Amino acid sequence: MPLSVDAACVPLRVHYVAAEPAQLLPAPGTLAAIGFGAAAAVAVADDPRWLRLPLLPLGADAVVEVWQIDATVEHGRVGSLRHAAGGGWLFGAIELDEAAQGGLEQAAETAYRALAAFHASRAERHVLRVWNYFGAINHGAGDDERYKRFCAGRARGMSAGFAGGYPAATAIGVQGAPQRLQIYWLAAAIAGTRVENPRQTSAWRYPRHYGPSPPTFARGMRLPGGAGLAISGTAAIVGHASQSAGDLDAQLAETFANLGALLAAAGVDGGFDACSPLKVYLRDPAQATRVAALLDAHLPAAVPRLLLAGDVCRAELAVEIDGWRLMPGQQPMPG
Ligand code: 3EB
Repeated sequence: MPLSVDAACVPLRVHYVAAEPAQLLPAPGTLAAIGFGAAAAVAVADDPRWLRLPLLPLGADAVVEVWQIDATVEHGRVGSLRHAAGGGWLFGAIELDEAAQGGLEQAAETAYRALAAFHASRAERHVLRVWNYFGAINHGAGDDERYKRFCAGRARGMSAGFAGGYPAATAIGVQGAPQRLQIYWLAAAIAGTRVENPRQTSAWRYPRHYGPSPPTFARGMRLPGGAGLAISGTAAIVGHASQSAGDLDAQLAETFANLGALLAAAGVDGGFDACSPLKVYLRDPAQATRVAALLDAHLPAAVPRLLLAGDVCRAELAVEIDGWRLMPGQQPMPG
């Protein structure tokens, strides 16, 4: 089963493929495989690299996001945390039942404390990029909105271990309201370089209006080893204010303006290409066809994109994009 060979991006490769995890996991250098849609229903016995996310792909049935490196990968578990590492890179994941933790806020604190404690004793101690997924992200009023509770717990959990700065991140609401917090991340033995967006207030400086505990993430992270840029969830926010509520086209245009500014701030030229896999989270799945057409207008055809049903952490925002701008290289994909 050949993986797609459209682009070889080094030294970290990220691809969206329609494949069975049983075929992907044995391939040399597979660091992680993250299943969406029907792929997420596949059970794989005891492999910490296989993560199943209940985010539904729009316009595809089953999709797996595969991370690959040019090194031997070893994996294991520590309590509820699982990890895989090789060549100085590390994939980690924690999944917690909210009720068992006493709620989402406590689950977030527990997860981040575990993450920080784990990395304190690892060579790969630099947490570069984190994804956070949980249900009903906009439920609750005012400071009780679940995203704000999540931010409070995350900030407490991060208080041990992130003195040097925050990782790049995504926080997206899973539709169907699973009572489960899922976090996964990329870490490395060598530090990355944080990038902020000149069009946007740094999230940790958002005013009190957005919650008692500002979001603790960087807008982007330049990866070590010249691997490229990890791009945080990016939406139609300018300064700290949401733009164009109710206008999907305008929100997407603003989001791409933000992405362009982030690439420029990171010193990346050439824009998005075949080594720039992007995930697009869309609140209203009925808009998928429209968004796919808008993406075609905003992006070169070679840019891999995965459209997912997901809720942005601000109720007035319809769409968010995250992803990578990895370095083109010569190595063919292992098949
Ligand atoms: C924003 O810019 C939109 O809480 O980890 C984007 C990326 C957003 C990460 C997070 C939230 C997070 O504020 C939301």
